[in-house]
Amino acid sequence: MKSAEQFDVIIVGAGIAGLYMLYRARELGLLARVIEMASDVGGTWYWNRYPGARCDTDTMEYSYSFDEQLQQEWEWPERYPSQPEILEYLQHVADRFNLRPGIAFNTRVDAANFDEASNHWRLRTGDGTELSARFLIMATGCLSEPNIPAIEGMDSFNGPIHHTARFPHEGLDFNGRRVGVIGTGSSGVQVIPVIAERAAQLTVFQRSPQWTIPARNRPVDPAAVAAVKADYPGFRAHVRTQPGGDSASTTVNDFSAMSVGAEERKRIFEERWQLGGSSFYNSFNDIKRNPESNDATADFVRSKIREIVKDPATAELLCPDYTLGCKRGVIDHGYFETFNRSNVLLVDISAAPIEAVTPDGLRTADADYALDIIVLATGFDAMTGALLKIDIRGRGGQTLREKWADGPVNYLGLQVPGFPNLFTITGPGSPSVLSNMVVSIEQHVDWITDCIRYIVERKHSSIEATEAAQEAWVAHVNAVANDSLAVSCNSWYLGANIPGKPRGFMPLVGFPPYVEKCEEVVAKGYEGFVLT
Ligand code: NA7
Repeated sequence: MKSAEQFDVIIVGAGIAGLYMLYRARELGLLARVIEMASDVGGTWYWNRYPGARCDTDTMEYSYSFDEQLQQEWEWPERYPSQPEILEYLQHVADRFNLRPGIAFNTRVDAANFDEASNHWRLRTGDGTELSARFLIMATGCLSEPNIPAIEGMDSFNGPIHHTARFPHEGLDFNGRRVGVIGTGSSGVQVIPVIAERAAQLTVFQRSPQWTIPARNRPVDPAAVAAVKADYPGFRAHVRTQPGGDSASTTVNDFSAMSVGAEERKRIFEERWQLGGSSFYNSFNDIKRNPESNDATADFVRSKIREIVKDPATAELLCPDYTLGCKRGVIDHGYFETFNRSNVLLVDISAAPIEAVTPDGLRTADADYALDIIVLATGFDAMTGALLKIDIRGRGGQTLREKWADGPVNYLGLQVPGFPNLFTITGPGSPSVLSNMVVSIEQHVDWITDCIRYIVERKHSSIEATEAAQEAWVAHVNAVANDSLAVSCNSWYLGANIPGKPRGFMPLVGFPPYVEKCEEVVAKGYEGFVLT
């Protein structure tokens, strides 16, 4: 057998997490290699190329903080960065820090086995190449494995079918075409208004209506940018103290929606609605905890939908009746207004489900729709999908798939007992998707870097979370989730969007207490881990 190429660290994925991890690993003087399936860097922002793809975190904070010169020099044009801009930024980072030579592109990791004799991970890639490393770091992303629904007849369709996260690089010409979009999550909400402007006819197939708030994108205000740049480290430090690691949570009105009268409540909601963006969810401090406050917020948003959408029947179909904030908060760029266009039709597939894709379009339980293009905005096998796609085997040959058969379990969202020297960046059990992803990624990468430094300096051979620490951590993650309204509907947080996926709330609510816990674990000599 060919001997495996040896590294100190192998990192899977060259998105925001993988790039920064490579940078830090090199700083430690370690031989590191990133394995990336795509032909370039970018992760999420490489793959999600559908028209209208945009981040919903403000630009000044959705960026790396590790290099002062980088953050001073980079100019973002708008309040929310678009997919091409973020991709350009990440390509710039890769070039500026000379990261590309450390990345193997167009390479898929198929298997990773822990060799107990040598305390090394042995990896096999798609072309049969073997690699080995002491540390294996999964930077595979939380929303990277597309959920392609198993609809009968997909192969028979005469036109193109594309998932939003696998859009063709050369784009798709919607002009004069009849387009169907399935799904009204964040991706659907972003792509629908853009397609509507180009297509002859757009049919939106909606299973669940969406709670969404106007984003109110606009060019950045040079004075505000200058103010942030005058003390960027101070700004970063401040957002890290916020529940979501972002400035939207900074603006929380720290009182209950029920503590003010109906008129004042409406005034505050209106003010936030006009301001736009996620800070609407912080109009009051108990929207996501107190059912009464949640109902009042939901009533306000429904009143807005009825105000915007002219056809009353369409407006009613667009009004959600599940808990607001239970699925991931969405912000939009003219979403509800789109349904006033004469070339846009909303189809309720909760009442009459999709039965099949036909050569000429799509058939639901009560009608046929003629289509030239189908766009699947059907989301992801979130948080665990990309990890479980790889055949990961730890101590005693146990597979991660077996270990997580009833749902993901781990310690701090960073390590799984039985899988020594393997780390997950923003894995389940950490704030990840409930926080500003870049902030969470930097925190995880820094923690892992310090941990590896500690191991190397003390000449340990491995680090492994204990079963007891895992049990306590999983109980903690569940207890925190059960204290919010986030568990009261079918969301991808719970794995509910994937048929057969075990149900359980995967991310951890609350960034600052999590960071505190991670630091405490280190201060106590890596409490909950065994170092050999
Ligand atoms: P989401 O938020 O999971 O949305 C997927 C949408 O697709 C949602 O409306 C689903 O309805 C719908 N869906 C999923 N499967 C089907 C099938 N089989 N038939 C019909 N409709 C379906 O994914 P996004 O890509 O929009 O956003 C994911 C995250 O990316 C987002 O939160 C941001 O963090 C960025 P459902 O609601 O399940 O009834």
